[in-house]
Amino acid sequence: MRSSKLFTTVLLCLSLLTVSASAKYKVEIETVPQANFGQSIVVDVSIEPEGTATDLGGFELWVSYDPGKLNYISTQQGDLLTDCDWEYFTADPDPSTYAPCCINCDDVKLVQFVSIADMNNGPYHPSCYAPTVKTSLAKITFQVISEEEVFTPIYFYWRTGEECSDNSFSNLLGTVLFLGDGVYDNGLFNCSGPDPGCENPPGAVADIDFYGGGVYLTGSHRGDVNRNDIPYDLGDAMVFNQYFIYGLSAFRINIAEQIAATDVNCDGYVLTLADLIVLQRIVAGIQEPPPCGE
Ligand SMILES: [Ca+2]
Ligand SMILES: [Ca+2]
Ligand SMILES: [Ca+2]
Repeated sequence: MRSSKLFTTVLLCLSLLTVSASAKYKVEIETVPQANFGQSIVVDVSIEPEGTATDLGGFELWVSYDPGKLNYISTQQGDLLTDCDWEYFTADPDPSTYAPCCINCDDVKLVQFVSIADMNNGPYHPSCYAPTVKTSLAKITFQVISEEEVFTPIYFYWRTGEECSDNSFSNLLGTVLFLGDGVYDNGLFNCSGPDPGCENPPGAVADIDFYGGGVYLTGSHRGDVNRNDIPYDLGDAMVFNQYFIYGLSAFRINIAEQIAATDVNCDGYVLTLADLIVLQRIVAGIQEPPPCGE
């Protein structure tokens, strides 16, 4: 009888221990308010405590983006990792894999981020484990490759069959996995979140609120040199031709936009004779606007 009571007490203590293993965090992908065609942008993935900060031992994140709008360049580890001397970080873009997008959009591509605070490397250990204020986990660099004026989402992604491990954080000992609780996107790529069943095995807690982000693309006015919102019309060729005679005074609508519109061959250089020649050929119907980034 006595041993039964003791067992019950131990069980109660264990369950209290499990319940107390909590990590209320908000994890967010930055929303970039404005990015021009061709521009390189850095998108922060940040973490912020929503209660008492808990020590973390590592994380695994999956981020999706539209490869028709953004070109993945690279990722740097965030300030939490550099400030606290975390010992392992890797960013793994999978160039071969397209993941399905659920709602009315093209397939997305994925990047996986993994970090482990303390590796078994002798006497070296991180200096801190808990993000006490909003701080970055990773900084992703993309290049804008779309000329559309549109919002392109960058969201957390849960792969089919991996819902209980994608986008998770571990406690310091590795005994508790903190999973997504609320998932907040703009409703475009929001394919899934962690399954409620993921909490059934002891040691998994739905505690993290995930917020997707993205980039507002400003689009491109390529070929619309007279800025009448019709690219490659006869007036565009005439105004651009006048530039070579009269200089910048040929641009009377919006000088900055009109200069940017002259990179007709999309080689990154504006106001060139090569651009004028290509523009004249397009207006004459001899060729199509050349693709960009080649
Ligand atoms: Ca270590
Ligand atoms: Ca025009
Ligand atoms: Ca050019």
